[in-house]
Formats: sequence, C-alpha cells, structure tokens
Amino acid sequence: ASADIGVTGLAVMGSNLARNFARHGFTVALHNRTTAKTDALVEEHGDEGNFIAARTAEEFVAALERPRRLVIMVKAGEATDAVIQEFAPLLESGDVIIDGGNAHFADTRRREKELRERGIHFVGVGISGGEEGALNGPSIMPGGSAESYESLGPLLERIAAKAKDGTPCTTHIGPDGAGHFVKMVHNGIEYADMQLIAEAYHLLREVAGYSPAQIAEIFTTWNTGRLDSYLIEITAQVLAHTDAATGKPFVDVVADQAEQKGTGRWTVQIALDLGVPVSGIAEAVFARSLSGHGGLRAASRDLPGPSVATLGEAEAAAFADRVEQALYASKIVSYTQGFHQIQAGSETYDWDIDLGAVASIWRGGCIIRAAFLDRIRSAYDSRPDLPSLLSDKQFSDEIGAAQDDWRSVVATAVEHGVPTPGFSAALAYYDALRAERLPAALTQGQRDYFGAHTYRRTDREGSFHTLWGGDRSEVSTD
Ligand code: NBP
Repeated sequence: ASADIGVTGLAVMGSNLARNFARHGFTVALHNRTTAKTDALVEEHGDEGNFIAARTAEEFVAALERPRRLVIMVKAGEATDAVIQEFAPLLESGDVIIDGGNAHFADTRRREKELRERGIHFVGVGISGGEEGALNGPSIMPGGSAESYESLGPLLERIAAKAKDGTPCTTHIGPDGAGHFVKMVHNGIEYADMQLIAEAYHLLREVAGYSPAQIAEIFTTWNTGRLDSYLIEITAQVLAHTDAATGKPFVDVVADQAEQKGTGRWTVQIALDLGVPVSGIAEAVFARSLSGHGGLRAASRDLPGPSVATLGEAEAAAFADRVEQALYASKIVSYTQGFHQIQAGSETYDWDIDLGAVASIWRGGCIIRAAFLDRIRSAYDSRPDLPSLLSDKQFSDEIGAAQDDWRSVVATAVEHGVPTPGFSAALAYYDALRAERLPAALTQGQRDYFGAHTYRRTDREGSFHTLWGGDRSEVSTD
C-alpha cells in the first residue's frame, strides 16, 4: 500500500481533484465503476504525478496507506450510498471516507452517524469552484470529526485555493454535516449575488438604455472598486461577448429561462425550517423559477405596464452610479442573511462554526470569491458574537451612505416597471430590521381574534387573550 489518498468516481470533478492531488506530490489511487474512465485518466494525464490505477474496490482499498483516505466523487444521492455500501465493509477502524459530492447535509449527518458506529470517519466536504477549481485549487469546506481533519487537513490545505495573503481556502468547518451545510448556503448566496447582478444589468439596459457592450464596461469599472469579485468579472465578459452566428450581443441570443440544480432551493427550504429570513436568496430562486414558466409569461405579455421614457445620456451616467450603490447595499444584505443562516444551523446542530473562518475560505477558489469577503472576515474576527453583519460599524456606515441611492433605484425600477425582487427584498429586510415597531403586533391581534392564539404585551409579562366574541375584556392565559 503506497497511495496517500484515493479517488473513486472519475467524471470531471473526480478526475480533476485526483490530478490536483497528484500535482501536489501525493500518490493517488484511482477507481471508477466503469474502468475505461480510469484508463483514460492515466493515459491522458498519467505523467502529471503518481497514480495507482485500481480495477476493483478491493484493489483500490489495498493500494491506500493506513489510515486510509478515500474520496468519493460520484453523483450525489443514491450513487453515494451505493459506493459507501461497497467500500465500508473493506475498511478498518480509523479509516476516513470523504464525500466531495454536493450532498444534502441531512444525508451527510445520517451517513456520518452510521459509519461512526462502525469506527469509520465520514467527512462530508463541500467543494466549490467547478471543474476549474477542482483542478487548480477549489474552496474546500470539510465537516466531520476534528480527528479526521488531523489526517485529512494537511492534504486539503495543499490542494485548496490560496487567498491573496496565502492562506489556504479550507478549514475544519465543524462536525458531521457542517461542511455540506456551509457549501449549501454558499450556493444560496451565489444565487442571490447572481440575481442582484442580473437586476443591475436589467436596469442599466431598460431604464438607462445602455447596450450590453456599454454595460460590460460599467461592470469592468465596478470590478476595480468594492464590488471586485469573480462574478462581476465574468459578467463583464459575458456581456462583452458577441454571438458569432448572428453578430448580435450573446446575451440577446440566449433563451431567458434560468435553470437550477437544487442547492439554492435547499438553502431556502432549510432556512424555512430554521426560521431564518433569507429573502434575497428566496427571491433569487423564485426569479429563476418564474423565468422558466414560458407559457405563463407568454400568456401575460399583454398585461399593461407604465409608459416612461428611457433616461437621457446625462441622467443615465448618474443612474449607473446609483445602481452601483444599490447593488453593493443589497449584496451586504444577502451576505448578512446567508451568515445568519449559518449561525442558526451552527446553533441548531451544535457545530460551533467560526463565521470569520468561513468568510476567509471563500476568499479564493469559489464562485462567490470577492474582495468584500476580507471585510466580512475582519468583522467576525474582531467580534465573533456579532449579532448580524449589519451590526458591524463599517458595513452599517456603508449601507447608510448607500441608502438614498438604493431607495431611488428601487423607486425608479417600480416606475419603469422593471422587476427588481432582489434589490427590493434586500431593502425591505433592511427597513424591517431598522423599524422601531413592526405591524407584527396587528398580525398577533388577528391571530388572537380568529384562533385565540394569544399575545404578549409590551408593558407586562405573560400571555394574554382578548374575549373578541364576548365583552372584549382581556384574560391572562398563563
Ligand atoms: P457526476 O455527478 O456526473 O457523476 C458521475 C460519476 O458518478 C461517474 O464516475 C459515475 O461512474 C459515478 N456513478 C454514478 Br452516476 N452512479 C454510480 C454508482 N451507482 N456506483 C458507482 N459510481 C457511480 O460527476 P461530476 O460532475 O464529476 O460530479 C461529481 C460530484 O461532485 C457530484 O456529487 C456533484 O454534485 C459534485 N460537484 C460538481 C461540481 C461541478 O461543477 N460539476 C462542483 C462541485 C461539486 P461511471 O463512470 O461508471 O458512470
């Protein structure tokens, strides 16, 4: 046995991850259900490092040094369970199974528990950065036991992306499903970020009358400032691209129906279970879903909208500056909501997640990497019990400075009939948090009226009910 680590499941992600390990000097055992893929990998990339190709599960396990470290990179769901069933009987106490697929964290919790009872460490690992990241350095979010990280961590730190200051973009997130949970919320934030960028584009196009090429330039400029991020950078490239077949802007020949694989939906489903208001992520998921209802949209095309003229050239430039403010403020809110969800998950499942460390490992390798994450990291590092990102002085000052423009952009969007669910939801969240009193008091009154659900008072302890159907006197229900 001489392999430092093994990878089973050699589709695009597994192959690239195996090559990444090998390029960093690790000997990597390879296995795939269809052995032709193993052969192809060795044939095409065998010269990049030390690989041991295994044809059977037994050969694969025998190739691994103990304690064995075995990465599963197969299709998430039933395939993962099938592979675990195949390998677990061949392993020994202290060995580590690593699931790098996009598993639901609840599945990871179940698998971890089952394998722990058999003495095997099971580490659910969130990996972000797509194929390119897997090969050249992803952001890696491992869960599982602290003991397993001792064995696995040094390898992950070698292959992970490095932030600008050289820190590896991986850390032990927390026990059992913590890594996959954080990866899920990462993807939810990614949905929200993409939606906000899409709304900014839509406003610049519809309200200010800019062309995709002009908007590409605006995004390129934004990318030199506080919005500096991978997603803004690629947005500029997509908008600047011309379709070869028609000569039209690429964005105008792509069908406007966004698809999704499900991690955004999971984020919202779990947020509902945890009672965390992630309205920005939810609006992003719904916006993709609405775009996909082609029939409904076609049937609604004749609904009346406002008749407002596109802005003139001079106004357009000032409007673009305001959109930058609105985008930045809304982005702060999305991250505030996402980190709230991680905090809530951490409390519910006893994960003790370090939020500053999460921000730190998202600084490189992953889709939401952004200069902005450095600031989130310092906000949590200087105050780990920060109730919310919006309580950080620097963020609250910035959002305070942006708010007039943010409101003006949302108002303009409404006047022009351009949908901005992300911007609007973020602003509503901000205003709701700020409010001295919310109409929730009235909601409680209604609930007490029709369902005797009781209410608490602002001036006295206890629980009360008003006899709405009788003399409307108040009774204590404690
Ligand atoms: P796929 O998700 O397309 O899975 C293909 C692999 O699963 C092949 O190796 C296939 O073996 C194997 N497999 C299947 Br399907 N059923 C199996 C079974 N019952 N037993 C054993 N092996 C089985 O590959 P991928 O796109 O490379 O993604 C791998 C994992 O990484 C997924 O969980 C994905 O969600 C996750 N992920 C993907 C990305 C991305 O950008 N693509 C990013 C981050 C995470 P075969 O060759 O014999 O059919």
